[in-house]
Order: sequence, then structure tokens, then C-alpha cells
Amino acid sequence: MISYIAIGSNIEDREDYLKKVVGELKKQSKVLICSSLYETEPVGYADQSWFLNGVVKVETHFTPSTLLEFVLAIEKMLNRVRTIQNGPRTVDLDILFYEDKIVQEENLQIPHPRLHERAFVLIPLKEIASDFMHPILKKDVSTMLEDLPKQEEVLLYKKEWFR
Ligand code: PH2
Ligand code: MG
Ligand code: MG
Repeated sequence: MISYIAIGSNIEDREDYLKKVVGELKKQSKVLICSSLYETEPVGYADQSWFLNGVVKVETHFTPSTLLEFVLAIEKMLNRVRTIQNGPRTVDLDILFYEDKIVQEENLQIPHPRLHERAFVLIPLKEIASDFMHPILKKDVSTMLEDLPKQEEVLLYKKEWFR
């Protein structure tokens, strides 16, 4: 099954944390493509450092709930401490899509409920999946980005960062 996962970090060494994330993902899934990394203005809780964000496309045999356990285990392994909601984090992994499946459970919503509001997700996602259709909104990624009224700053940081 194909899944798109958003990755982010705003505690140094951000790039190194994201490389470690991809290394961990590779242990139990096939990482098909990584987007470029972008330097992004914090959204929500503003009094924190800028993030590095990207999106990876993986092929997995996990079910959605097992994939969630797997990404939470990676966050835990890389020392994510949850204090302030939306606050600084070593690594954050958010499942954006899982095939065109819709999951509405208390601890897991797929598609990610805020992905269409976030330029820091849509810009890297567009690089690797511009035509992918949101199964609820029925819009592809390019259209969701065009329809975004206000975009936070998202600056290209590095193209080839992981092979
Ligand atoms: N993640 C959040 C809240 N705000 N802002 C940016 N720029 N990048 C993020 O990954 C991010 C955020 C919640 O997970
Ligand atoms: Mg997040
Ligand atoms: Mg998260």
C-alpha cells in the first residue's frame, strides 16, 4: 500500500533528525520518494524556531493503525517529548494519505484533517504527488495549494538530501 507521510523538525540538528527518520522508515517499509526539504515559518504556536519540512512516499504492508504505531515509535525513539501542543519537536511524522482510504477514528484521521490548510505540507507534497486526489475534498494536491487563501512562508532548503 502507498502512504504519504509528512515529516518535520524544529530542534537542531533538524536535517540530521529528518535523515534519521527516513533511515527508520526504511527499516520496515520501502521509501519510494522523498520531496525536497523546506524551511518553514511555524504555524499555530508562533513563538518557536522555523521548521524543516518534507514529505515522503512509502510502500508499506502495515495497516493504517499499525503504520501509526510505527511512526509514533519513531518519534519516541528520536526523543520527541510532548509538552506544548504544536510546540517545538525533534521530529513529527504525520500520515497524510493511505491509498485513497478514509479513516475516522479517535486517535487516527486519514487523510490528515489539516493537510489542505498547510503550505508546509502541500508544497513538498505537490513536488511528488501533484495529481493525487484528496478522497474527501475531491481535489488534487495542486488545486488544494491554489485554493489556499493565505500561505505561511515556505522556502526551498535542500533538494537532494537523501537517496
Ligand atoms: N507542525 C505543527 C504546527 N506548526 N509549523 C510548521 N511550519 N511546520 C510544522 O511541521 C508544524 C507547524 C503541528 O504538528
Ligand atoms: Mg504535525
Ligand atoms: Mg504529529
